[in-house]
Amino acid sequence: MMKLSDVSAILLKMDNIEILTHHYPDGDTLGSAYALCLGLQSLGKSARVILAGKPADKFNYLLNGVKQQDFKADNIVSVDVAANSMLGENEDKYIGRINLCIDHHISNSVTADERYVDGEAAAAAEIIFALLKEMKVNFTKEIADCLYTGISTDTGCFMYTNTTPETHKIAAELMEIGCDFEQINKAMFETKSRAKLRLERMVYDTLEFFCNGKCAVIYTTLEMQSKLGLGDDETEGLASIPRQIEGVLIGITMREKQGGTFKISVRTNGETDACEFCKRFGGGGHRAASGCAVDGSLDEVRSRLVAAAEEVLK
Ligand SMILES: [Mn+2]
Repeated sequence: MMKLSDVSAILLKMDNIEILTHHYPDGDTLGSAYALCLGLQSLGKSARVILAGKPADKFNYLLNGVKQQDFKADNIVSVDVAANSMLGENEDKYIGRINLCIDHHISNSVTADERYVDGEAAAAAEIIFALLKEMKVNFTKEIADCLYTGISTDTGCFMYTNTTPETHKIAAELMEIGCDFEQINKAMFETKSRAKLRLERMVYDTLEFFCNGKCAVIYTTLEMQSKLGLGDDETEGLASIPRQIEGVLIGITMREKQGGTFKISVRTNGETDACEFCKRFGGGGHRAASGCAVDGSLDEVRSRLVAAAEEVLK
């Protein structure tokens, strides 16, 4: 595997860099991308972030200090993107052109000239933290805010099993630099819109148990979304609900998307492997948190998922 110093050397040779995020952008892909963008710009390079889909407004502060630069791209870097399909609307345009892929999903299968994948990192932002240090970037408050956001969101505010001593050490350094950890965590974990709360109320009514209570499934539909006037980005953050229930080993959240497909989030407890589960459907991710997409009607998709859960729990 490439060393971090190799990745640093590659980036230091690059200029006019586009940084790709994954679709349905979350705190880690955005925080990593904007931190890297800020770091590269501080070294005198031209860089910009290419989004796949519109991020939720709560992430707007990640753009603080980012310079809007006009240039023709010479190099493409992806961050926190686990598979080609995760590029969403950017897949066709960018696949085959990615020079460097930086990620922390062990299942990473992105087509790229060089790949640096560290499955031990709780967040891609942990890798970017080490990388920017290696590149001798001066850590500003803005960079610290971006990296802290990535780490905090991907660890569920330092609660998930991916959290390591290293995670806390990095977070401590970011706090020393002056990141707004309190505001960030409040915005990420302790704030929801009224519409989101109404959606949660509807979602609780969809809850069903399978596999003797070891599997719980919830879902959202496009109809529910439009009834509440919610955008796509506002159906995020539901995935933790089924796993919180006592006795549940596999918590499945199904979110209906345009075109007869469901975005599936799987969260597991104990030894149950969410990544193995999602690989059956062409997805992947982490041991306790993974995702995939399955086409079909609500009932069809749910039966396929429950059948897979039965096998996994055997
Ligand atoms: Mn991530």
